[in-house]
Amino acid sequence: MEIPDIIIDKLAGAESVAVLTGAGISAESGIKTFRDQDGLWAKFSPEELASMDGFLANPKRVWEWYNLRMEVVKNAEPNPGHFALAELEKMYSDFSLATQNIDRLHQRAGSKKVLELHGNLVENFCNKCHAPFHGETALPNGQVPLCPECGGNIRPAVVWFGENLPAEALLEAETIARRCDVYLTIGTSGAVYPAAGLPLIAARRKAFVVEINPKETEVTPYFSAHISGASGVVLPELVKKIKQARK
Ligand code: BJW
Ligand code: ZN
Repeated sequence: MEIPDIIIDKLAGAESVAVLTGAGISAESGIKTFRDQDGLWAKFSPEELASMDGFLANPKRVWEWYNLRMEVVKNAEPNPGHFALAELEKMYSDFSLATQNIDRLHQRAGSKKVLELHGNLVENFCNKCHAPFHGETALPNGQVPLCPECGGNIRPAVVWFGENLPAEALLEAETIARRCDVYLTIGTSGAVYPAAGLPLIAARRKAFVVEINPKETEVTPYFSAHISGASGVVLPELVKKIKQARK
């Protein structure tokens, strides 16, 4: 895999770098993406599993799915792509990593500051009174977790379709997209907004936007460069080359 010199030059000379990651960065950790051929949406319906309507209609089914995914994530390890981004964070005084992933693998790889745009799989809260819930969510005999305060249904702290993203994280991610020199968009299909709009904000103001993905996406034409490859291979190489160029 060849990384064009212009990409290394831009990154080596950049003062401000912003990153957006999606499910693809965790693919090499054994976590399924959503829209690839064998992705989650090929087997499961987003309307039933990732929306408030779906949850209210069948909380048991939604919990079965999330409990399964929690198990997968617990048994997964960060991959070289996650570790390379933790390295990259140390190389810039103005750096921001926003992720659409809920798996916490960036934090486990050592990234200090992560803007979680779609929540996480670790926290849960009451759908009725919004109190945080710290109990077990995988219960026997098809029971679903209920709030000890008010009896309401507990839900995972993730962002479903039609729900607002956490305002503070989104604002911070938008702010750096407006000032960064280089924007890296990694392992995301760029299909889900407003997250997909972040690299577009940077592209519109002529920041240098690099997409890292084995495939082109519907937003590739808007970017400055595309590196075709798996992030677990491309990112360590990229970090190595930037370090060499800065010596
Ligand atoms: C690799 C790789 C390797 C593979 N290395 N790469 C404007 C226009 C149109 C629609 C909308 C709009 N604004 C809002 C909407 C509605 C909606 C939306 O965007 N819909 C579109 C699908 C059309 N957005 C929302 O509803 C959002 N909320 C919102 O906008 O609030 C305001 C509002 C309120 C009320 C009404 C309307 C608006 C919320 C979106 C929440 C998304 N939630 C999910 C589930 C989260 C919880 C969970 O995980 O269970 O988030 S859906 C799912 O998609 C998940 C992901 O974070 C998200 C993005 O997916 P991602 O990460 O890009 O994965 P994939 O699978 O799509 O792509 C993987 C990529 O990796 C591929 O390209 C591969 O090639 C690549 N790859 N191996 C590198 N080794
Ligand atoms: Zn409650």
